[in-house]
Amino acid sequence: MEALKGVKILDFTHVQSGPTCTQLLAWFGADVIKVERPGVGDATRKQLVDVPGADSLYFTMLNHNKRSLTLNTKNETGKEVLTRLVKECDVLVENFAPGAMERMGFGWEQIQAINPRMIMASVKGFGPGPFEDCKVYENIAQCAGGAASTTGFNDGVPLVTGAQIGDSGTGLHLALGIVTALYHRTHSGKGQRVLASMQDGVLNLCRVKLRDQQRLAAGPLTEYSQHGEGTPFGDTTPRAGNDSGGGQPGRILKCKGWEQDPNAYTYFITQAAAWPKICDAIGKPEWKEDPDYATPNARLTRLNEVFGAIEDWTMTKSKYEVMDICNPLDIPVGPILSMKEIAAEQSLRDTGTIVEVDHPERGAYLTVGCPVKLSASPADVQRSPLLGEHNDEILRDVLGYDGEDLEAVWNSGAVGDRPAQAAE
Ligand code: CAO
Repeated sequence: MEALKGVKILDFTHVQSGPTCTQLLAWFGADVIKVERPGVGDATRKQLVDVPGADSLYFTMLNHNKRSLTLNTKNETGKEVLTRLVKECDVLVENFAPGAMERMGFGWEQIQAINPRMIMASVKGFGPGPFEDCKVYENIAQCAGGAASTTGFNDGVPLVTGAQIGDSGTGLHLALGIVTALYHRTHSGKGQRVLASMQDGVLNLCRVKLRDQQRLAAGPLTEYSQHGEGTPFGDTTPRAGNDSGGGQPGRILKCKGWEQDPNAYTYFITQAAAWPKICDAIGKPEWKEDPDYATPNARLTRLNEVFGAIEDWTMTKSKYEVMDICNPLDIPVGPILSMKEIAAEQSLRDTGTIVEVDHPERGAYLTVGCPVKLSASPADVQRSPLLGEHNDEILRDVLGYDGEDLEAVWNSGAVGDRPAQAAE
C-alpha cells in the first residue's frame, strides 16, 4: 500500500532541488502533477543531452513517477485551470526564483484564500535576509552554507563536493517539512507555508563544522591532521582534507593498483577500540603497548606516521581485500567505489537502490531508486513523463473538465498544442 496514497501534489518544481523532493513524495505514493510551460517544459529536459531528441538523463532521473501537465499560468484560461488545481490538490511545491509565484498571482495569500487546507512548500536559495532575492544554484549554496570553506586541503582552494547537498539535500529537507505539515493538517485542518532554504540545508549538513568553529576557542583541533603536522590554526574552521569529521581519526589510503586506477583507495578509520587488531593486521604488534602509540591521545601528534604505516600495508592489498580482512576484525574501512562499480553492483540492484528503467524515447537507462525503504510501502520506480503526456487525463479525471469545457481549455492555448493522436 502506497504510504501517501490520495495525496495530490501540485508540482511547480524545476531543475534539481524541487524535483528531488516531489520525486520522493511520488515514490511514497503521492499523485504528483508536474506543471510545465507548454512547448518548453523543465529546462533540464534539454540540458546535458546524450540522446538527441530524447529527454535528458538529468530530467529523467529526477522526475520518475510523476504526471506532466503543460499549462501557461500567465494565460487567463491557464489561471482558471491553475485555480482548480489549487482547490483539488493538497500540496503546492515550487522552487522558482523569489517572487515568481506572487508575480503569477498565486502567492501564499492567494493560495490560502483559494484553499485553506493547502500546504505551500518552497525551496529558495536563502531564507529571509539580505540575500533573499537571489537566484541560487547548487554550488552557490555549497559556498554560502559553509561546505566549500571546510572542504579541500588546508593549503588549497575551497572545494565543492560531488554530493548535491544544496539541491538534493534541500529537496530532502523540504520533503520532511511537507510530510510534517500534512500530519499537522490531520488535526488542525489547516495548511501552512513550508520553506527550506538551500543555505540552511547545507549548513544543517555542515553542523559539525560549526561545532569545530566554537571548539577553536578552547585550543587547537587536535584530531585534525594539521595539528600533528605543526600547522597553526587560524580563527576559522579549516579545510580538513580527508580527515574524518568525528573523534576517530581516518584517512584515504592507497591500495594495490593505485598507480593505474584512480579509485584504488580505501577509507581507513583508526577506531580506538580496534587499535590492537589494527596493530596486528599491519605488522606493528609493538605499537599496542608502546606509550607513544598505545592511546588515542598519544597517536594524535603522529597521525602521518601511523597512517603511513597502515598505507604501507593497504598498498599490498586491493581495496576489496582490505575490506575482507578488516571487517571481521571490526576495523571500520570502506572502498572508494567508482560510479562504474556502483552501477554494476548486484546487491544495489537487488535492493532497488539502482534501477533499470525503460523509456520510450531513450530506451533503458539506470537510475537511483528510492533511498529510503518502507517495509509496507515499497517504491516502484516508473519512468518520467513526456512533456504534457497527461494533459487530457488530468484535465478530465482530476479537474472534471469534459465536453465543451475541455475543448475550450484546449482551444485557449493554455495547455499548448493538442497531440495529434488526441485531436479528432
Ligand atoms: N507558465 C508560465 N510561466 C511560467 C511557468 C508556466 N507554467 N512556469 C514558470 N514560469 C515563469 C515564472 O513565472 C517565471 O516568470 P517571471 O520571472 O516573469 O515571474 C519564469 O518562468 C522563470 O522562473 P525562474 O526565475 O525561477 O527561472 P530561472 O531559470 O531564471 O531561474 C533558478 C532558475 C533555479 C536559478 C531559480 O528558479 C531559483 O533561484 N530557484 C530557487 C532556488 C533553487 O531551487 N535553486 C536550485 C535549482 S537546481 O540547481
